[in-house]
Amino acid sequence: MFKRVLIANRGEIAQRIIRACRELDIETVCVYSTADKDAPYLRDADEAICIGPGPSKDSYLNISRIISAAEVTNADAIHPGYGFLSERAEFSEICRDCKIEFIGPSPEAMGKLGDKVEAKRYAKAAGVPVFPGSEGAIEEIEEAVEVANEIGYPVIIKAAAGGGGRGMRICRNEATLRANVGKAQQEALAAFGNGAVFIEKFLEHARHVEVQTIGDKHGNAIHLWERDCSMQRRHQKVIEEAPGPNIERKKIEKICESAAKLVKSAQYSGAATVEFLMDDKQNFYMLEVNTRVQVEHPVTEMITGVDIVKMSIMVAAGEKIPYKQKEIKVHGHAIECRICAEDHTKDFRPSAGLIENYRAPGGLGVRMDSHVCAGYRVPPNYDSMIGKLIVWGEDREAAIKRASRALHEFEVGPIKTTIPLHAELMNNTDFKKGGVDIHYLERWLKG
Ligand code: MV4
Repeated sequence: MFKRVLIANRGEIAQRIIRACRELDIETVCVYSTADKDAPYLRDADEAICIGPGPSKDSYLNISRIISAAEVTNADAIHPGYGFLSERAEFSEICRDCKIEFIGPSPEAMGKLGDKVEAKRYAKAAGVPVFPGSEGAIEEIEEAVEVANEIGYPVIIKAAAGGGGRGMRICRNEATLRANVGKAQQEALAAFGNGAVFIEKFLEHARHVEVQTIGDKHGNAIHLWERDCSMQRRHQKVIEEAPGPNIERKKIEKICESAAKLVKSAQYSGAATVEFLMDDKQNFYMLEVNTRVQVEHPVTEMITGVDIVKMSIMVAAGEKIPYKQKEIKVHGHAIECRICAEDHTKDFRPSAGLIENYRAPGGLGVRMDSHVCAGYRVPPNYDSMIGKLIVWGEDREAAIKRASRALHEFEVGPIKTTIPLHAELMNNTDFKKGGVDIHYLERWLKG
Protein backbone atom coordinates (compact mmCIF):
# COMPACT_ATOMS: atom_id res chain seq x y z
CA MET A 1 0.00 0.00 0.00
CA PHE A 2 1.06 3.62 -0.51
CA LYS A 3 2.82 5.41 2.30
CA ARG A 4 1.90 8.93 1.14
CA VAL A 5 -0.72 10.20 -1.27
CA LEU A 6 -0.73 13.69 -2.73
CA ILE A 7 -4.17 15.12 -3.37
CA ALA A 8 -4.23 17.24 -6.53
CA ASN A 9 -7.58 18.84 -5.83
CA ARG A 10 -9.48 21.09 -3.43
CA GLY A 11 -12.78 21.48 -1.61
CA GLU A 12 -15.09 18.65 -0.62
CA ILE A 13 -13.34 16.00 -2.73
CA ALA A 14 -9.96 16.84 -1.16
CA GLN A 15 -11.64 16.38 2.23
CA ARG A 16 -13.21 13.10 1.04
CA ILE A 17 -9.85 11.70 -0.17
CA ILE A 18 -8.09 12.72 3.06
CA ARG A 19 -10.76 10.82 5.01
CA ALA A 20 -10.27 7.68 2.93
CA CYS A 21 -6.47 7.85 3.25
CA ARG A 22 -6.56 8.31 7.01
CA GLU A 23 -8.75 5.24 7.41
CA LEU A 24 -6.27 3.31 5.25
CA ASP A 25 -3.31 4.59 7.37
CA ILE A 26 -1.94 6.48 4.39
CA GLU A 27 -0.34 9.88 4.96
CA THR A 28 -1.66 12.77 2.89
CA VAL A 29 -0.15 15.80 1.22
CA CYS A 30 -2.67 18.36 0.11
CA VAL A 31 -1.76 21.01 -2.45
CA TYR A 32 -3.53 24.36 -2.33
CA SER A 33 -3.69 27.69 -4.11
CA THR A 34 -3.39 30.96 -2.19
CA ALA A 35 -7.18 31.33 -2.59
CA ASP A 36 -7.57 28.15 -0.48
CA LYS A 37 -4.84 28.84 2.08
CA ASP A 38 -7.28 28.94 5.04
CA ALA A 39 -9.35 25.91 4.01
CA PRO A 40 -10.05 23.73 7.09
CA TYR A 41 -9.37 20.40 5.33
CA LEU A 42 -5.70 21.39 4.97
CA ARG A 43 -5.40 20.83 8.73
CA ASP A 44 -6.59 17.22 8.30
CA ALA A 45 -3.77 16.47 5.85
CA ASP A 46 -0.32 15.51 7.15
CA GLU A 47 1.23 18.16 4.96
CA ALA A 48 -0.10 21.09 2.94
CA ILE A 49 1.88 22.72 0.19
CA CYS A 50 1.11 25.91 -1.72
CA ILE A 51 1.37 25.46 -5.50
CA GLY A 52 0.48 28.92 -6.72
CA PRO A 53 -2.09 31.69 -7.01
CA GLY A 54 -5.88 31.39 -7.30
CA PRO A 55 -6.33 30.93 -11.06
CA SER A 56 -6.55 27.16 -11.72
CA LYS A 57 -4.09 27.24 -14.62
CA ASP A 58 -1.41 28.49 -12.20
CA SER A 59 -2.16 25.94 -9.48
CA TYR A 60 -4.59 22.99 -9.71
CA LEU A 61 -4.03 22.65 -13.47
CA ASN A 62 -0.29 23.22 -13.35
CA ILE A 63 1.24 19.79 -13.90
CA SER A 64 4.87 20.68 -13.21
CA ARG A 65 4.03 22.40 -9.91
CA ILE A 66 2.00 19.41 -8.77
CA ILE A 67 4.69 16.90 -9.76
CA SER A 68 7.31 19.04 -7.98
CA ALA A 69 5.12 19.11 -4.87
CA ALA A 70 4.87 15.30 -4.99
CA GLU A 71 8.62 14.96 -5.41
CA VAL A 72 9.64 17.31 -2.58
CA THR A 73 7.15 15.69 -0.19
CA ASN A 74 8.03 12.10 -1.18
CA ALA A 75 4.50 11.19 -2.19
CA ASP A 76 4.29 7.82 -3.93
CA ALA A 77 0.90 8.41 -5.52
CA ILE A 78 -1.39 11.24 -6.68
CA HIS A 79 -5.17 11.24 -6.39
CA PRO A 80 -6.63 13.71 -8.92
CA GLY A 81 -10.23 13.75 -7.59
CA TYR A 82 -12.69 15.06 -10.22
CA GLY A 83 -12.36 17.98 -12.63
CA PHE A 84 -8.96 19.70 -12.96
CA LEU A 85 -6.38 17.11 -14.19
CA SER A 86 -8.43 14.01 -13.46
CA GLU A 87 -9.21 13.09 -17.07
CA ARG A 88 -6.00 14.18 -18.75
CA ALA A 89 -4.22 11.11 -20.15
CA GLU A 90 -1.09 13.25 -20.45
CA PHE A 91 -1.08 13.78 -16.66
CA SER A 92 -1.51 10.06 -15.98
CA GLU A 93 1.43 9.46 -18.33
CA ILE A 94 3.67 12.11 -16.72
CA CYS A 95 2.98 10.56 -13.32
CA ARG A 96 4.07 7.19 -14.67
CA ASP A 97 7.25 8.70 -16.20
CA CYS A 98 8.04 10.24 -12.79
CA LYS A 99 7.40 6.93 -11.01
CA ILE A 100 4.47 8.34 -9.10
CA GLU A 101 1.33 6.19 -9.17
CA PHE A 102 -1.65 7.97 -10.72
CA ILE A 103 -4.77 6.93 -8.79
CA GLY A 104 -6.96 6.28 -11.78
CA PRO A 105 -6.68 4.58 -15.15
CA SER A 106 -3.51 4.16 -17.21
CA PRO A 107 -3.09 6.69 -20.04
CA GLU A 108 -3.90 3.83 -22.46
CA ALA A 109 -7.20 2.92 -20.79
CA MET A 110 -8.10 6.61 -20.49
CA GLY A 111 -7.36 7.00 -24.19
CA LYS A 112 -9.66 4.11 -25.04
CA LEU A 113 -12.67 5.13 -22.97
CA GLY A 114 -12.19 8.91 -22.64
CA ASP A 115 -12.44 9.38 -26.40
CA LYS A 116 -16.11 9.08 -27.36
CA VAL A 117 -15.48 7.56 -30.78
CA GLU A 118 -13.15 4.93 -29.31
CA ALA A 119 -15.47 4.30 -26.36
CA LYS A 120 -18.35 3.58 -28.75
CA ARG A 121 -16.20 1.00 -30.56
CA TYR A 122 -15.35 -0.77 -27.30
CA ALA A 123 -18.99 -0.49 -26.22
CA LYS A 124 -20.30 -2.20 -29.35
CA ALA A 125 -17.79 -5.01 -28.94
CA ALA A 126 -18.76 -5.47 -25.28
CA GLY A 127 -22.50 -5.55 -26.01
CA VAL A 128 -23.20 -2.10 -24.54
CA PRO A 129 -26.06 -0.49 -26.49
CA VAL A 130 -25.15 2.75 -28.30
CA PHE A 131 -27.07 5.19 -30.50
CA PRO A 132 -27.11 4.40 -34.21
CA GLY A 133 -24.74 6.73 -36.07
CA SER A 134 -21.47 7.06 -37.93
CA GLU A 135 -18.88 4.31 -37.69
CA GLY A 136 -16.11 6.31 -36.07
CA ALA A 137 -15.21 9.90 -36.89
CA ILE A 138 -16.67 11.71 -39.90
CA GLU A 139 -14.20 12.62 -42.62
CA GLU A 140 -16.44 14.60 -44.96
CA ILE A 141 -19.91 16.12 -45.21
CA GLU A 142 -21.27 13.57 -47.71
CA GLU A 143 -20.55 10.78 -45.26
CA ALA A 144 -22.52 12.59 -42.54
CA VAL A 145 -25.45 13.19 -44.90
CA GLU A 146 -25.49 9.53 -45.91
CA VAL A 147 -25.54 8.31 -42.30
CA ALA A 148 -28.22 10.85 -41.34
CA ASN A 149 -30.46 9.70 -44.21
CA GLU A 150 -30.06 6.16 -42.97
CA ILE A 151 -30.82 6.79 -39.28
CA GLY A 152 -33.25 9.69 -39.84
CA TYR A 153 -33.36 13.20 -38.37
CA PRO A 154 -32.86 14.71 -35.86
CA VAL A 155 -29.18 13.86 -35.47
CA ILE A 156 -26.53 15.29 -33.18
CA ILE A 157 -22.93 16.16 -34.03
CA LYS A 158 -20.55 15.53 -31.15
CA ALA A 159 -16.83 16.02 -30.65
CA ALA A 160 -14.88 12.83 -29.90
CA ALA A 161 -12.96 14.74 -27.24
CA GLY A 162 -15.94 16.74 -25.96
CA GLY A 163 -18.00 15.95 -22.91
CA GLY A 164 -20.44 17.34 -20.42
CA GLY A 165 -22.40 18.96 -23.24
CA ARG A 166 -19.51 20.82 -24.84
CA GLY A 167 -19.11 20.69 -28.60
CA MET A 168 -22.58 19.38 -29.50
CA ARG A 169 -24.90 20.52 -32.35
CA ILE A 170 -28.40 19.26 -33.00
CA CYS A 171 -29.40 19.06 -36.67
CA ARG A 172 -33.04 18.63 -37.64
CA ASN A 173 -32.56 18.57 -41.42
CA GLU A 174 -29.95 18.07 -44.15
CA ALA A 175 -29.30 21.80 -44.67
CA THR A 176 -28.42 22.31 -41.01
CA LEU A 177 -26.24 19.23 -41.01
CA ARG A 178 -24.32 20.43 -44.07
CA ALA A 179 -23.86 23.83 -42.46
CA ASN A 180 -22.58 22.43 -39.17
CA VAL A 181 -20.16 19.55 -39.79
CA GLY A 182 -17.23 21.79 -40.76
CA LYS A 183 -17.97 24.28 -37.99
CA ALA A 184 -18.12 21.51 -35.41
CA GLN A 185 -14.78 20.10 -36.60
CA GLN A 186 -13.10 23.52 -36.41
CA GLU A 187 -14.58 24.22 -33.00
CA ALA A 188 -13.56 20.82 -31.65
CA LEU A 189 -10.00 21.33 -32.85
CA ALA A 190 -9.81 24.76 -31.23
CA ALA A 191 -11.44 23.68 -27.96
CA PHE A 192 -9.99 20.18 -27.44
CA GLY A 193 -6.99 19.96 -29.77
CA ASN A 194 -8.81 17.13 -31.58
CA GLY A 195 -11.07 17.91 -34.53
CA ALA A 196 -12.72 14.48 -34.71
CA VAL A 197 -16.53 14.59 -34.71
CA PHE A 198 -19.20 11.94 -35.17
CA ILE A 199 -22.95 11.91 -35.59
CA GLU A 200 -25.67 9.85 -34.00
CA LYS A 201 -29.44 9.81 -33.64
CA PHE A 202 -30.66 12.58 -31.34
CA LEU A 203 -33.08 11.58 -28.59
CA GLU A 204 -35.43 14.40 -27.50
CA HIS A 205 -36.77 13.14 -24.18
CA ALA A 206 -34.72 10.96 -21.96
CA ARG A 207 -33.48 10.21 -18.49
CA HIS A 208 -29.81 10.24 -17.57
CA VAL A 209 -28.88 6.92 -16.00
CA GLU A 210 -25.26 6.03 -15.31
CA VAL A 211 -23.51 2.91 -14.06
CA GLN A 212 -20.69 2.97 -11.50
CA THR A 213 -17.91 0.53 -12.27
CA ILE A 214 -14.51 -0.31 -10.82
CA GLY A 215 -11.67 -2.29 -12.32
CA ASP A 216 -8.38 -3.57 -10.92
CA LYS A 217 -4.95 -4.27 -12.43
CA HIS A 218 -5.61 -8.03 -12.52
CA GLY A 219 -8.26 -7.85 -15.24
CA ASN A 220 -11.26 -7.82 -12.89
CA ALA A 221 -14.13 -5.36 -13.12
CA ILE A 222 -17.48 -5.10 -11.36
CA HIS A 223 -20.39 -2.67 -11.39
CA LEU A 224 -21.98 -1.01 -8.36
CA TRP A 225 -25.38 -0.49 -9.97
CA GLU A 226 -26.87 2.68 -11.35
CA ARG A 227 -27.66 6.29 -10.47
CA ASP A 228 -30.28 8.58 -11.97
CA CYS A 229 -28.95 12.10 -12.54
CA SER A 230 -31.76 13.52 -14.66
CA MET A 231 -32.42 16.53 -12.39
CA GLN A 232 -29.92 18.92 -13.97
CA ARG A 233 -29.54 22.45 -15.29
CA ARG A 234 -27.12 23.43 -18.04
CA HIS A 235 -25.31 20.08 -17.74
CA GLN A 236 -24.78 20.65 -14.02
CA LYS A 237 -26.39 17.91 -11.98
CA VAL A 238 -28.57 19.14 -9.12
CA ILE A 239 -29.95 15.92 -7.57
CA GLU A 240 -28.68 12.37 -8.00
CA GLU A 241 -30.17 9.21 -6.64
CA ALA A 242 -29.66 5.48 -6.51
CA PRO A 243 -31.18 3.20 -7.52
CA GLY A 244 -32.87 4.78 -10.55
CA PRO A 245 -36.60 5.12 -9.77
CA ASN A 246 -39.12 3.06 -11.74
CA ILE A 247 -36.65 1.14 -13.88
CA GLU A 248 -37.31 -2.48 -14.66
CA ARG A 249 -34.66 -4.38 -12.67
CA LYS A 250 -34.12 -7.12 -15.26
CA LYS A 251 -33.33 -4.45 -17.84
CA ILE A 252 -30.93 -2.45 -15.65
CA GLU A 253 -29.16 -5.63 -14.56
CA LYS A 254 -28.24 -6.36 -18.17
CA ILE A 255 -27.07 -2.79 -18.75
CA CYS A 256 -24.94 -2.80 -15.60
CA GLU A 257 -23.37 -6.12 -16.57
CA SER A 258 -22.54 -4.77 -20.02
CA ALA A 259 -20.93 -1.67 -18.45
CA ALA A 260 -18.66 -3.88 -16.31
CA LYS A 261 -17.78 -5.88 -19.41
CA LEU A 262 -16.87 -2.66 -21.22
CA VAL A 263 -14.36 -1.42 -18.62
CA LYS A 264 -12.94 -4.92 -18.36
CA SER A 265 -12.41 -5.08 -22.13
CA ALA A 266 -10.37 -1.84 -21.96
CA GLN A 267 -8.19 -3.27 -19.15
CA TYR A 268 -9.35 -0.32 -17.13
CA SER A 269 -8.30 0.04 -13.50
CA GLY A 270 -9.94 2.46 -11.10
CA ALA A 271 -13.43 3.92 -10.82
CA ALA A 272 -15.35 4.76 -14.00
CA THR A 273 -18.89 5.76 -14.82
CA VAL A 274 -20.67 4.62 -17.96
CA GLU A 275 -23.32 7.20 -18.88
CA PHE A 276 -26.56 6.31 -20.65
CA LEU A 277 -29.70 7.97 -21.87
CA MET A 278 -32.87 5.96 -21.25
CA ASP A 279 -35.90 6.59 -23.49
CA ASP A 280 -39.55 6.34 -22.41
CA LYS A 281 -39.63 2.65 -23.38
CA GLN A 282 -36.60 2.06 -21.14
CA ASN A 283 -34.20 1.47 -24.03
CA PHE A 284 -30.64 2.42 -23.09
CA TYR A 285 -28.00 4.14 -25.22
CA MET A 286 -24.48 4.81 -23.99
CA LEU A 287 -23.31 8.44 -24.14
CA GLU A 288 -19.77 8.43 -22.79
CA VAL A 289 -17.50 7.08 -20.09
CA ASN A 290 -16.24 9.30 -17.25
CA THR A 291 -12.78 8.07 -16.33
CA ARG A 292 -12.70 9.38 -12.75
CA VAL A 293 -14.44 9.29 -9.39
CA GLN A 294 -17.59 11.39 -9.74
CA VAL A 295 -19.18 14.02 -7.53
CA GLU A 296 -22.21 11.81 -6.99
CA HIS A 297 -20.31 8.65 -5.97
CA PRO A 298 -21.72 8.80 -2.38
CA VAL A 299 -25.25 7.72 -3.37
CA THR A 300 -23.75 4.48 -4.67
CA GLU A 301 -21.70 4.09 -1.49
CA MET A 302 -24.85 4.52 0.60
CA ILE A 303 -26.84 1.78 -1.18
CA THR A 304 -23.97 -0.72 -1.63
CA GLY A 305 -21.76 -0.08 1.43
CA VAL A 306 -18.68 0.02 -0.82
CA ASP A 307 -16.21 2.87 -0.19
CA ILE A 308 -15.47 3.89 -3.78
CA VAL A 309 -12.63 6.30 -2.93
CA LYS A 310 -10.87 3.70 -0.79
CA MET A 311 -11.31 1.16 -3.58
CA SER A 312 -9.83 3.57 -6.12
CA ILE A 313 -6.72 3.85 -3.94
CA MET A 314 -6.49 0.12 -3.24
CA VAL A 315 -6.70 -0.92 -6.89
CA ALA A 316 -4.11 1.73 -7.84
CA ALA A 317 -1.78 0.13 -5.28
CA GLY A 318 -2.24 -3.18 -7.08
CA GLU A 319 -4.78 -4.84 -4.82
CA LYS A 320 -7.53 -7.01 -6.23
CA ILE A 321 -11.16 -5.92 -5.92
CA PRO A 322 -12.21 -7.64 -2.69
CA TYR A 323 -15.78 -8.30 -3.88
CA LYS A 324 -17.49 -10.70 -6.22
CA GLN A 325 -20.19 -9.14 -8.38
CA LYS A 326 -22.81 -11.26 -6.59
CA GLU A 327 -21.87 -9.71 -3.26
CA ILE A 328 -22.82 -6.19 -4.41
CA LYS A 329 -26.36 -5.86 -3.11
CA VAL A 330 -28.61 -2.82 -3.18
CA HIS A 331 -29.93 -1.68 0.20
CA GLY A 332 -32.61 0.99 0.30
CA HIS A 333 -32.44 4.31 -1.50
CA ALA A 334 -30.06 7.29 -1.44
CA ILE A 335 -30.48 10.88 -2.64
CA GLU A 336 -27.80 13.54 -3.00
CA CYS A 337 -28.52 17.28 -3.05
CA ARG A 338 -25.65 19.35 -4.43
CA ILE A 339 -25.47 22.48 -2.31
CA CYS A 340 -24.08 25.42 -4.27
CA ALA A 341 -23.24 28.95 -3.17
CA GLU A 342 -25.66 30.44 -5.70
CA ASP A 343 -28.83 32.49 -5.68
CA HIS A 344 -31.24 30.34 -7.66
CA THR A 345 -33.83 33.16 -7.62
CA LYS A 346 -31.35 35.35 -9.54
CA ASP A 347 -30.51 32.95 -12.39
CA PHE A 348 -28.15 30.96 -10.15
CA ARG A 349 -25.78 33.90 -9.70
CA PRO A 350 -22.70 32.84 -7.70
CA SER A 351 -22.76 33.97 -4.05
CA ALA A 352 -19.17 33.75 -2.78
CA GLY A 353 -18.09 35.27 0.53
CA LEU A 354 -17.92 34.69 4.26
CA ILE A 355 -20.13 32.04 5.86
CA GLU A 356 -21.05 33.53 9.23
CA ASN A 357 -23.79 31.11 10.12
CA TYR A 358 -23.48 27.37 9.49
CA ARG A 359 -25.59 24.61 10.94
CA ALA A 360 -25.26 21.22 9.28
CA PRO A 361 -28.02 18.62 9.44
CA GLY A 362 -27.44 15.25 11.11
CA GLY A 363 -29.16 12.21 12.49
CA LEU A 364 -29.82 8.71 11.21
CA GLY A 365 -29.21 8.26 7.48
CA VAL A 366 -27.79 11.75 6.95
CA ARG A 367 -24.32 12.29 5.49
CA MET A 368 -22.66 15.64 4.80
CA ASP A 369 -19.70 15.70 2.44
CA SER A 370 -18.46 19.25 2.75
CA HIS A 371 -15.33 21.25 3.44
CA VAL A 372 -17.07 24.37 4.76
CA CYS A 373 -18.00 25.59 8.24
CA ALA A 374 -18.79 28.85 10.06
CA GLY A 375 -15.97 31.31 9.42
CA TYR A 376 -15.11 29.80 6.02
CA ARG A 377 -14.89 32.22 3.12
CA VAL A 378 -16.11 30.75 -0.21
CA PRO A 379 -13.52 31.88 -2.76
CA PRO A 380 -14.89 33.29 -6.03
CA ASN A 381 -12.29 31.41 -8.12
CA TYR A 382 -13.77 27.91 -8.32
CA ASP A 383 -16.87 25.79 -8.75
CA SER A 384 -19.66 27.03 -6.50
CA MET A 385 -20.46 23.66 -4.90
CA ILE A 386 -19.90 23.94 -1.13
CA GLY A 387 -21.06 20.49 -0.19
CA LYS A 388 -23.34 17.56 -0.74
CA LEU A 389 -26.13 16.40 1.48
CA ILE A 390 -26.64 12.68 1.03
CA VAL A 391 -29.48 10.85 2.71
CA TRP A 392 -30.38 7.20 2.93
CA GLY A 393 -33.80 5.63 3.52
CA GLU A 394 -35.34 2.15 3.45
CA ASP A 395 -37.12 3.18 0.25
CA ARG A 396 -37.38 6.22 -2.01
CA GLU A 397 -40.28 7.76 -0.12
CA ALA A 398 -38.39 7.52 3.18
CA ALA A 399 -35.27 9.00 1.57
CA ILE A 400 -37.24 11.99 0.25
CA LYS A 401 -38.81 12.56 3.68
CA ARG A 402 -35.39 12.41 5.29
CA ALA A 403 -33.89 14.82 2.75
CA SER A 404 -36.75 17.23 3.45
CA ARG A 405 -36.16 16.98 7.17
CA ALA A 406 -32.38 17.46 6.81
CA LEU A 407 -32.80 20.45 4.49
CA HIS A 408 -35.15 21.98 7.05
CA GLU A 409 -32.37 21.83 9.67
CA PHE A 410 -29.69 23.09 7.29
CA GLU A 411 -28.69 26.77 7.78
CA VAL A 412 -26.04 28.63 5.78
CA GLY A 413 -25.79 32.41 5.76
CA PRO A 414 -25.54 35.19 4.88
CA ILE A 415 -24.35 33.90 1.49
CA LYS A 416 -27.10 32.44 -0.67
CA THR A 417 -27.23 28.70 -1.31
CA THR A 418 -29.40 26.27 -3.23
CA ILE A 419 -30.79 24.76 0.01
CA PRO A 420 -34.25 26.38 -0.50
CA LEU A 421 -34.37 25.07 -4.10
CA HIS A 422 -33.71 21.54 -2.87
CA ALA A 423 -36.32 21.89 -0.14
CA GLU A 424 -38.82 22.87 -2.82
CA LEU A 425 -37.84 20.00 -5.12
CA MET A 426 -38.26 17.42 -2.35
CA ASN A 427 -41.88 18.59 -2.22
CA ASN A 428 -42.41 18.56 -5.98
CA THR A 429 -45.07 16.05 -7.06
CA ASP A 430 -43.29 15.18 -10.34
CA PHE A 431 -40.03 14.47 -8.52
CA LYS A 432 -41.88 12.47 -5.88
CA LYS A 433 -43.42 10.27 -8.61
CA GLY A 434 -39.90 9.48 -9.84
CA GLY A 435 -38.59 9.55 -13.38
CA VAL A 436 -38.40 13.22 -14.44
CA ASP A 437 -36.47 13.73 -17.69
CA ILE A 438 -33.27 15.72 -18.33
CA HIS A 439 -35.20 18.84 -19.39
CA TYR A 440 -37.59 18.86 -16.45
CA LEU A 441 -35.72 21.26 -14.14
CA GLU A 442 -35.05 23.92 -16.78
CA ARG A 443 -38.73 23.82 -17.82
CA TRP A 444 -39.90 24.00 -14.20
CA LEU A 445 -37.57 26.93 -13.39
CA LYS A 446 -38.95 28.90 -16.33
CA GLY A 447 -42.61 28.22 -15.58
C1 MV4 B 1 -27.36 13.27 -26.41
C2 MV4 B 1 -28.68 13.73 -26.24
C3 MV4 B 1 -29.66 13.22 -27.07
N1 MV4 B 1 -29.34 12.34 -28.04
N2 MV4 B 1 -27.10 12.39 -27.39
C4 MV4 B 1 -25.33 16.14 -23.18
C5 MV4 B 1 -24.09 15.93 -22.39
C6 MV4 B 1 -23.36 14.82 -23.02
N3 MV4 B 1 -22.89 13.93 -22.00
C7 MV4 B 1 -24.31 14.17 -23.93
N4 MV4 B 1 -25.50 14.95 -23.94
C8 MV4 B 1 -26.59 14.59 -24.66
N5 MV4 B 1 -26.36 13.70 -25.64
C9 MV4 B 1 -28.06 11.95 -28.18
N6 MV4 B 1 -27.76 11.07 -29.14
C10 MV4 B 1 -28.94 14.65 -25.21
C11 MV4 B 1 -27.88 15.09 -24.42
C12 MV4 B 1 -28.26 15.99 -23.37
C13 MV4 B 1 -28.13 15.63 -22.02
C14 MV4 B 1 -27.65 14.40 -21.63
C15 MV4 B 1 -27.53 14.07 -20.28
C16 MV4 B 1 -27.91 14.98 -19.31
C17 MV4 B 1 -28.40 16.19 -19.67
C18 MV4 B 1 -28.52 16.55 -21.01
C19 MV4 B 1 -29.04 17.80 -21.38
C20 MV4 B 1 -29.15 18.15 -22.69
C21 MV4 B 1 -28.74 17.25 -23.69
